[in-house]
Amino acid sequence: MKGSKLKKISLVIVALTGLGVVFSQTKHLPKEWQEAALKVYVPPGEYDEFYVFFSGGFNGQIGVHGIPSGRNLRTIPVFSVNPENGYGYSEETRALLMTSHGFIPWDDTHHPELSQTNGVPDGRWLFINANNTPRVARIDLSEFRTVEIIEIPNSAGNHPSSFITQNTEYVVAGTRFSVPIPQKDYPISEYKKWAKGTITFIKVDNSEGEKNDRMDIAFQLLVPGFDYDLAHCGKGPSHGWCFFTSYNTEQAHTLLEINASRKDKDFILAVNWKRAEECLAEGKGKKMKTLYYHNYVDPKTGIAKSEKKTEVTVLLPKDCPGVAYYLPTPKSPHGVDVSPDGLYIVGNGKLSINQPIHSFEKMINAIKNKDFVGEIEGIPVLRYESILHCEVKNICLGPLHTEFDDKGYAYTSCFISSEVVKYDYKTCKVVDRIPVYYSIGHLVIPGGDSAKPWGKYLIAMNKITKDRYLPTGPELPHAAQLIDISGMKMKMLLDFPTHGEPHYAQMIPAELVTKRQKKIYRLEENKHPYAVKSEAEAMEKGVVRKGNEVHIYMTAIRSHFTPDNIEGIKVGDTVYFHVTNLEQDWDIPHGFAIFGAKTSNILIMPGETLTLKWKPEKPGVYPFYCTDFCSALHQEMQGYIRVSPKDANVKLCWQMGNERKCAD
Ligand code: RUQ
Ligand code: CUA
Repeated sequence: MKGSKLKKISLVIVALTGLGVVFSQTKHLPKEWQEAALKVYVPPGEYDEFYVFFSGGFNGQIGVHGIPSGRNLRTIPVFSVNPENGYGYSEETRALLMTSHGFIPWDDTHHPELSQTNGVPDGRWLFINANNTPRVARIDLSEFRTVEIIEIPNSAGNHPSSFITQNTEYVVAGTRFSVPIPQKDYPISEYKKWAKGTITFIKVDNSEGEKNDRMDIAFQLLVPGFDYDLAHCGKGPSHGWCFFTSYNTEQAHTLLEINASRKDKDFILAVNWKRAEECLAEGKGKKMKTLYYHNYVDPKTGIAKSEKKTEVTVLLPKDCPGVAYYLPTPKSPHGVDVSPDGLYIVGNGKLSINQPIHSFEKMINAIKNKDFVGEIEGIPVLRYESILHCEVKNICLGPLHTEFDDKGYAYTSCFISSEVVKYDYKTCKVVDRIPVYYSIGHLVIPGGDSAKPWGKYLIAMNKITKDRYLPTGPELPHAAQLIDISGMKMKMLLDFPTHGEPHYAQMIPAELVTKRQKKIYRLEENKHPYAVKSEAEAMEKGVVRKGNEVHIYMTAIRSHFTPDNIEGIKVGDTVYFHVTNLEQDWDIPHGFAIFGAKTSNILIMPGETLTLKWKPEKPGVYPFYCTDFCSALHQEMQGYIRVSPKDANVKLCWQMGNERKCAD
């Protein structure tokens, strides 16, 4: 009988029952909440319309949720090790976390940014910054995995990062803290003497095909010793420019809370990267010795490798007139956001109650007319009145960040007054405001920082959730609040908890991501040096001793490992389990864990090879098992490895069922 028809009927029944549940659960609620419930209800078996990628803040990861339901779909480990799947523990992934400071298992992620084509998010990649030990990562959204990480030298507190240009030509990164460049021992009190900042442009290779060494530092612009906070690049008419907020132009080095809030205006730094490219072509850049790591996964073997880089090109503004200008902006601006048409630059002056919107066209005119009020280290300062488009008067308290819809409105988050304010960015007239709970940082609209917003939903990312959820001790989750922005008035729809501290996020129509999904890794394309493509090959290659190193070629398939009995390992050996998952079906991972391992399990996807390193310390018989419930006989998916004393004379042998082999 018509299976698909049956399926459809049952889906409809399921959906109707689901809606019935929503109705019955919500019928005691006011009408507006009943309507909200229906807007976020995604029936079982149905997909969400959008993906949202939340930065994980101090958990160093990315949280992926579906919208409008808010359902948490997965965690992508980026700068932090993740025992759940062995990221950062497996031999294949460790190199991704290498830096010039050694292996680092943690960082603080803030600002994810989707790759774009012509200013429109295209669903290929997601970039994100490491704030603490400056790095930028690239995640391939065909597999939801981190595939490349580049370290940024001459930087500290990589906060204005990672923002991109409209065709993903560059990812930009700026330094929050100014530091000595190169690093050197100075008295802190001599801040003004040693403090320097850098703005880094990372070139991205957008060519087709599978390769993961795509990022390379093109150049660093050396800028005055202020704190640089956030960024966004131009688009359309302003393509070729990137904008960076700066604060602490007072150059304080202690009690910044007071000492860096004295001036009436700080700056947005406007950088003309096309001009920088000209200057570099004329040889105006200087080579500087340094050290940074570039790590990436070889797509053929699935193994990450590290390259050490020892040189970077530095450009001084005074050697390249026209490369940078300061736009005065009140008062310690935090976010800087460019409207979808590329014509307006919103400065979010967090201590100002009037929000300035600069005009890109006026900025260009002021530059032409040399309408300057000063110059700092070769960077002309433009006249505020000449570049200002308008100010949103009395916008709110603590404006931090702005996103845009597709109807000419901007939405600004207000940390202190805990609200989102909607206004027409051409007239600077406020049209609506909505309270949020509580203390919002960033907000996100699908495509809301691109040339093409999908203005249906807005998510507020709130820092404080006390009294919003069931309590979980002193440590509470952060909260996302989903707001309907399809009409003139904003409507609150849903609260859901998030993990770590989501700062910024990116939202995108799901089909732009799902059309590129990988479901398995093809076994025949697996070029891992320790991959085996069949159980016969695993038995054939078996267990190989090289001095104190023992390499085990192993396969996993429902519901056994081959080999599953191993003898001849000795205390003092370092054992490498190279496990290939022979499955070629979507969603059939196998896990591998061994008793006493000091790392984690590895979770191996179909067609993939992963390696767990293990150093047994005491003689005994140690079990290993599959950690992912893969079949009815998952509990049978286990094996033993015998560990003998250092000086024992036990032969190296491996077995599967009736077949036993030994090394000669
Ligand atoms: S920053 S809100 Cu990186 Cu605004 Cu967090
Ligand atoms: Cu394989 Cu459980």
